[in-house]
Amino acid sequence: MTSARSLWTADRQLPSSTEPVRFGPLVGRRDDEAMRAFRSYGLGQFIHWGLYSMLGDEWEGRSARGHAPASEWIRQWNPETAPEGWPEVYDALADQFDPQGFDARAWARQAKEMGARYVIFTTKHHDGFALWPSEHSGTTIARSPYPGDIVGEVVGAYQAEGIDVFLYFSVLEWNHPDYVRHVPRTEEERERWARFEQYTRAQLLELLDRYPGVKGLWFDGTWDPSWVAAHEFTHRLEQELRAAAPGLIIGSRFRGDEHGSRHVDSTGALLGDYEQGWERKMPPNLEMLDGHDWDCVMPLPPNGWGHIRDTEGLYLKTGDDLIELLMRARSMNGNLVINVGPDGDGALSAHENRVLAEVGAFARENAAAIYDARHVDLPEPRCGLLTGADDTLYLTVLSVPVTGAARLAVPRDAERVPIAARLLAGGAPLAVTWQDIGYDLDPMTYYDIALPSAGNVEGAFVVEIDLAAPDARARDLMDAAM
Ligand code: H79
Repeated sequence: MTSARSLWTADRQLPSSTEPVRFGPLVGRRDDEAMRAFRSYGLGQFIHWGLYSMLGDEWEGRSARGHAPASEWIRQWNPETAPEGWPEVYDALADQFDPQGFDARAWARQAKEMGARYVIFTTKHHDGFALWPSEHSGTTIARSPYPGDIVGEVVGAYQAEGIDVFLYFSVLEWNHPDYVRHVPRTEEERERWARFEQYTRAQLLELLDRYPGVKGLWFDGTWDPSWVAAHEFTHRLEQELRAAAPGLIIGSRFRGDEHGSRHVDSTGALLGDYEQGWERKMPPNLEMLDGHDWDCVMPLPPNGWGHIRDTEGLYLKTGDDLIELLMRARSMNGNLVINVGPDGDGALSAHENRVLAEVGAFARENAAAIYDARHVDLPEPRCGLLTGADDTLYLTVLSVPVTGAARLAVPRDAERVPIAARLLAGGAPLAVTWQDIGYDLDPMTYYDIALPSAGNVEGAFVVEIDLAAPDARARDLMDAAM
């Protein structure tokens, strides 16, 4: 996986400081019900919805592609090419947001069909527009013609489907009079910043108060120097949030320590309940995760989380891509969260509908390999990805080798070895053959599982493999050979 490693992410910077940390973790690794549920979510849905959704990355036929960092960033259209009076035009969309076709229950049913066990919903993105009628802001859904409370409808609909809800919340606002990007320098800036902190606190507590049962917070926009320096404030606020909603799961993007270290403190300890840095990228290996819980959030286009009307020329991840990402995340104990960007009326694109259905079909047939299955301490087979639970291995085959067999390497002294295999979907048996190849100095021995030929399977498929003591091996292999 060396090439993937260099393409996908840089190596983690190892902590350099051993100075004592005062604003470090508030809780250690949790093993309560909420975190156990998090570990078996497996698959999640991210929804980016807001004023930008009405535009689809364009304005009056002019595309913002290449002029703003992403579709949900369209308010930041490069001033040199932006339409006349652009940021004001954008902000005025708040007076028009009126998604007549929005049906939270239909979204939630579709998420359930897709196999999602949690949803992360944008309550407020960097444009500052709140999708709930916040008492602390004039820029909310209450200002729009839409009569409802979008966040409330989404939370209720997903909870009714048994899908846990996490709230996405951006602490950065492009257009708030009190927001300061740098560390406040003057008395006036310090006053503004203190007001912005209190506004952030009030909105977060308001969300937890209005929507009881929310399971977690997914923070964004915490990289500006003002927020990085606000370590005392965020340390205190994290305690308040935890007290307001016992069991709440807080991502590591919320805060940093007094040395400016974010996500993890300067000694490498995680600042939050799970690692929240895997945005549009996958950890290259399990070791890099340091035992932390984590999720990977992924849009379908290369970048762009909000609706894009014209996707011509953009690579859109396929169902096969997402299934591979899902199983890669599960093979390293993480969750995959797939993003959709509904349009201004709440409709998903044909491509989104298609890939969600494809992931759902895979997840339904192969649930045992996904939700309660974890990392397996065996070398990654060339043909796919491994997950496992108890005495069962799940091999998600991504490509059938020319030999027609999946080869698993198992330590010679292993107490549990493959003895039987079958297709997880449908149960068709597959022959297991012990191949004691005898490479010089090799601590491993090998098991070949005969796979259906590539022409007989469509897309990725999962092989369920029983493990048992090697004593059982001779007898069962003999059975298999008969
Ligand atoms: O909501 C989606 C993105 O809009 C949000 N996170 C996901 C879930 C996100 N916002 N910013 N970023 C992700 C990355 C930030 C990139 C930045 Fe920059 C680099 C901000 C400032 C420097 C790129 C370059 C954007 C502006 C200049």
